Amino acid sequence: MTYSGLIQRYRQFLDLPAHTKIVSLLEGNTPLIPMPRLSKELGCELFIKFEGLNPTGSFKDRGMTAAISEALGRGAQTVICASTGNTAASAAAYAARAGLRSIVLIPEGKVAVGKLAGAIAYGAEVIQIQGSFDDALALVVEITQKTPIALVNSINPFRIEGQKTAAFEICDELESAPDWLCLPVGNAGNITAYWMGFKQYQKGLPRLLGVQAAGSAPLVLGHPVEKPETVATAIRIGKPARGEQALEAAHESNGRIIAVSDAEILKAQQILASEGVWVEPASAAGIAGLLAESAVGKFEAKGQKVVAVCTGHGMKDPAIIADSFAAPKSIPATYAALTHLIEQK
Ligand code: AN7
Repeated sequence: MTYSGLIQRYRQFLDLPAHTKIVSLLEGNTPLIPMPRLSKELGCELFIKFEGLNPTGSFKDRGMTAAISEALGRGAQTVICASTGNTAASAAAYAARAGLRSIVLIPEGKVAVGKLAGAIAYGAEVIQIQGSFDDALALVVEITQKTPIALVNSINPFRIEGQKTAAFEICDELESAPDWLCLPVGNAGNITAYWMGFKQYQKGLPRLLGVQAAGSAPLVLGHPVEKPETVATAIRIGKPARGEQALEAAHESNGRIIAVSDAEILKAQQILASEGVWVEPASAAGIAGLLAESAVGKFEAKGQKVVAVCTGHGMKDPAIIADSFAAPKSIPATYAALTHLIEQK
């Protein structure tokens, strides 16, 4: 059967109103990539759910197809979101597809270039806020309470409905839930959606390992972080909207939420790339967490099937790589110069 997007595929499992008018870019249906080398190193059977292969390069497209489809069906004309970047690009693309106006609020100077470029390319009105993501979110909540503009952040329940489908896909592919699911946690919509999805699908429940960046780890510290900082700008969030639900989900699953350093995140990004999967820094947090737990003997790997969700593509944040490496060597366009250089190695 031709794939026609995740709402079509999983409609019976999604709590969407009858007025929903499907707007799809054929999101979802992302690969579950086996990682033989990293599996061996960890001593478990590890797969990457590579969400960077969605239409706009992140998992946000799952929730966005649902939120925009509902908003369009309801007659909304303008949608708005606060974003660390990926939600902005996704909202812009789906709004464009639906013929809606989109406005995105981003924290000034802290959005990776591939995300900002995406939002602009898809035609969003991009507004920088002289503050954090959390400040931007408070503003969009206020404006959507006072005007007919539709909110498409993951506070919107339809976003969560769409995002549940990632859990369904994993269960369909593995024929049951994995033993562990590890993933980054920012505003905490995704971990909430996965847990709802696994519970609903009834093919077993994984233990959840949610991973925050140490400089933006409100759920680990137990209080909001006023000035969150991390190289993983996607999860630079100090006051997660679904924080309580995330903690509950981790607890209920007999899992946990932990924090890892920026250095651990970048190391995990490099390890993944060395096995052919390039993800943006935030997306490497799940693996960074798994490696950290394994290093201190807190992860019993033997016989465990583990899925790490890599939420966004490496191409979203090219500067992270470009800034940390020397420029490629430059040589005259001659065969002699080429062989000379290669033989040096
Ligand atoms: C790559 O785009 O919050 O815990 O505004 O872009 O559901 O927030 C992005 C979050 C993980 C965290 N990985 O997911 C936004 C935004 C990537 C992300 C997360 C985000 P949530």
